Amino acid sequence: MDVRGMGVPYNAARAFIDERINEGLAQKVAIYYQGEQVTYRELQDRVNQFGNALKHIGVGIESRILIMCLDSPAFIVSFFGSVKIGAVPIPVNTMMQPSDYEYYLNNSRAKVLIAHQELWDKIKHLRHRFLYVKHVIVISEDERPSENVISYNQLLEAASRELEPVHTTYDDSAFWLFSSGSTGNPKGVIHLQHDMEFALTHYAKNVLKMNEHDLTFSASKLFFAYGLGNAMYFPLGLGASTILMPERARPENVFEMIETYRPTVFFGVPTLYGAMIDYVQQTGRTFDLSSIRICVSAGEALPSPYILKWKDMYQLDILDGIGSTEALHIFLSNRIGDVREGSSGKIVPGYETKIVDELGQPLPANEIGDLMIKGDSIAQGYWNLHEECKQKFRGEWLATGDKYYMDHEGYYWYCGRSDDMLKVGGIWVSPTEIENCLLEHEAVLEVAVIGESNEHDLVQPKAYVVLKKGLMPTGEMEAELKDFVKKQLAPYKYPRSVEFIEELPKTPTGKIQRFKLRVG
Ligand code: 3UK
Repeated sequence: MDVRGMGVPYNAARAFIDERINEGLAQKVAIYYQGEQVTYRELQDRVNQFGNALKHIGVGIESRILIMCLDSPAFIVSFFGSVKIGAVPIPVNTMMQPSDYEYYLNNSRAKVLIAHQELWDKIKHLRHRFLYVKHVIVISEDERPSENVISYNQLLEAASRELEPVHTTYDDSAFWLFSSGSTGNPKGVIHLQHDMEFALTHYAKNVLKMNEHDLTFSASKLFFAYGLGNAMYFPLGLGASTILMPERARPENVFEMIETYRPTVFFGVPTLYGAMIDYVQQTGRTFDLSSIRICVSAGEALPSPYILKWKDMYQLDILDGIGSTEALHIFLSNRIGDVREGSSGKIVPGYETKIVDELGQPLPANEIGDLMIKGDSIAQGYWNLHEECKQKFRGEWLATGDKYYMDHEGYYWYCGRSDDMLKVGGIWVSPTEIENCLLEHEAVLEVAVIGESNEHDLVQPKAYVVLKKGLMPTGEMEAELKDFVKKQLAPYKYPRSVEFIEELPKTPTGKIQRFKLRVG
């Protein structure tokens, strides 16, 4: 028994940074960022300085620190500097509106906000509404201190490079992420000290076969649970290296980064792969992706036409995998050398799944139901949301909110969010299936399918279509698309109406917001 009641000691900053120094990697480059190269030793120094500086301004164990940072070394330093002293970093999306930050700060009761200057400038007029913030730390090239804020650079310079981690345990809170969900307020998802290591071991090592020789580049940002693993704790946990890009990912700058830094593993989302393929086709430009050994996609189901075109263009597989903020990272995934186009692949060993009916009873293979998962990277719960916790965290099981079926060979096939499924003529229809079919049509760039009630109050599929550049929406095109689906799928699934739009409503992380189309 742990008589002192202090639990098994574990601190993620020790495991992800200090251990690399003990392994002799002090001189190795951990982070490539613009012109800069940050070695593991320099990273450890800065992490220690940041932790000491926080202590110096009176911040310690269990205090929350909101991180409003672009992808940069400062993001990683603030994250692990906080974790090392037991404070709890909360990285947030950098593309939100000022009132969203007011919500994050007041909901989390963060005592410290750390922000890049240009992001702070957007919200500083609201400072009087940040009820719990005592200190604002600003990262800026400009050394003149702004009013009432602390300069990140000066703070670091003044602090000692020696810091022992505070006593935390496997089960202490380590960090939070906000999950926006499709409706309602964002929920603070509480992750524990041991969660990152679980995802590292079971997904990065076992599925991606990552090791210290890898160099990762993630187009998805660090504030997203996906990017946090891809570009921070996977490479650091393995003694590998990461490339950080502060700008928003577009086909042009992503291709440029790949050619310049030559990563071995690349992480993106389906929309980006689609845009990159389209960019190459439109411009006729060629790019050298020969450094890459594997590409990963997550965030949304990856349409099979993208996988096939990418393979054709670059002889590279894209591994589609599904993860979530609550699960921390990917728990179902395709494998190197074993890609089933259009499926989410198989269970990542270390996780367990079941697909259940409305009563929670497990369903046999090939039947669509609600996907539940189990595994030790699953969050402890949501902050201050007891009812939502009960719905989502069911003992050992996490209710993903996704509809899936598993085939006889153990591959999982995504059928849509539980709340997006359509019942057409009494039969469940997956919007994803219709979308994937339409995406195979050469005129279609992006598509979202929702249910629309007709004059008899019956639900019928409706498709919102974004056409490829230069194509005109016409009546003939509409008829052709309907016909196209009718020929490929069971005829009752064809979209009864097609609406052409310029752009689909999306979350800042690139997920289509079907609920917005439903109300609109
Ligand atoms: C959907 C997918 C089909 C699905 C995430 C990788 O996306 C991530 O986390 P979020 O909390 O969203 C979770 C929800 O997104 N989804 C994600 N990936 C796929 N649907 N195929 C996929 N490959 O509805 C899921 O419940 O933003 C992804 C790693 C960490 C993550 N947090």
